[in-house]
Amino acid sequence: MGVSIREAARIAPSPRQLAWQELEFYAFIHFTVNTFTDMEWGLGDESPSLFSPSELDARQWVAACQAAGMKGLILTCKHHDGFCLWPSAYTEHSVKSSPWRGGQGDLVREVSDACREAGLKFGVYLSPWDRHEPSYGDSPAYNAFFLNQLRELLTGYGELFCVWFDGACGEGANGKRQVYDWDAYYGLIRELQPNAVISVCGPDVRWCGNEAGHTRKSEWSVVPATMRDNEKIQANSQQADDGEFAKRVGSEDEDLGSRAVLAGASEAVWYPAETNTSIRPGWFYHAAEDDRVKTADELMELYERTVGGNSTFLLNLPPDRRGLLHENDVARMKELGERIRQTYGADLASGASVQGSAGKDAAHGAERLTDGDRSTFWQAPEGAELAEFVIELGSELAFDRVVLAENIREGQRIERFRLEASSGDGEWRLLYEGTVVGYKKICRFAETTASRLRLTIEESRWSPTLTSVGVYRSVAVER
Ligand code: FUL
Repeated sequence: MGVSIREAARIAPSPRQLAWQELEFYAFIHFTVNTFTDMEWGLGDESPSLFSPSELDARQWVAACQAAGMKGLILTCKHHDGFCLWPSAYTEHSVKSSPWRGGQGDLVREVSDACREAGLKFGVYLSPWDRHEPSYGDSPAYNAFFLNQLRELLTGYGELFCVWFDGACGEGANGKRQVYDWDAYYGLIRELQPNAVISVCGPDVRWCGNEAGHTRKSEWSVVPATMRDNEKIQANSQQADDGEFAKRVGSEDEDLGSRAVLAGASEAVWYPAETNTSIRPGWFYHAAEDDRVKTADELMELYERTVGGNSTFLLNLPPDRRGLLHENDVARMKELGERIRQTYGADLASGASVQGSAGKDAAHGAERLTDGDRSTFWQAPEGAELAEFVIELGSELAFDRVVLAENIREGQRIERFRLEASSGDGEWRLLYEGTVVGYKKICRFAETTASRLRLTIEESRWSPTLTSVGVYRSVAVER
């Protein structure tokens, strides 16, 4: 029967999804025995004695994150090799069997404390695939073990903003395939950490579909419900016949939420995108990659396309064998943060007067677009799908970025818009043509000088809303 456009326009994020989206940019930290074996996927038979960072300092990691303007951090508490960065009571394969801090250390504690001290949110990555644990592959026994470990993380380290589940589901050493009990995992998280989003192999946050930082032209947060359910099916059937998964809309498809896709769906859900990639080629530290740290230009490009493309940006930073982020990565994070602040620190349209389409009532007028307050918004009257605004910049200004933000508390509705500029002589010049907006859309174009900006919403699903229109001038990195 299909999902109607009016229905789709009314699907909105949960409070936990909204809080997560507002973080915008946060870190992944991949660190375990792999750091010491130079591997990406450990085999599970690594000796805990390998884990011996000599100068580990979680505050150094957090400081680098803050320098780049990140608002949270997700730590690989256990990767596929099964080594736990906290002293789990359910295995000996952890920091307690390592020489680090004389076997008395708890890295999850150190990192979560450092985050809280600095005002960063903390989240956990816990790999369901465990190449060390002997019960893996004996499904009920391993699920009970996994739930015990999950409970330790959910109860021992304060509030978590995210539990990040990877979909990998390899064969056990015993040759058996593990069937993960996703519903039990999710149930425990909802019970013990109701504000945490469950990401990727989870119902709250969608993997963008690649690990290279590619983004879609039109990133919809409202997608067919089958997409959310697919993630579980894919994880459990990775080594089996994927026939069932292949028939549905997949996380790697280009079009996930157009009218045509929704017309073929029986239910739609709010399932927004997160883009994850690493600052280096690998997820874990390899000395051979010290000169392959992404440049500030590349990172800024990623930031603008992801955060400015209705996605969040999860950037991985791998600590080295000292237990520190390498100097090159730290320097890059600082440069990136400076560049973000220099470009987006001052909104040239702040307080500018706006004429144009009326709001649905006095509280939702167009002047809300430039009042610098994300909690106020313009909203078209019920039934109106188009709108036009002219923003008077007050004088001739040079700019090359316009940032639009929908009030996603009401849903995601804009489908097509255009931006034009004029210097007051009445001639409008086209700057940018776009499709979706969502939480944040950064429109980039060649620098222009103008005194007026015109935004036209040419297509939307229902009564579109916007919280802000900002105007900025980008700053090149100083070398
Ligand atoms: C993947 C894992 O297999 C990688 O090692 C890494 O953790 C990445 C974020 O997810 O699926």
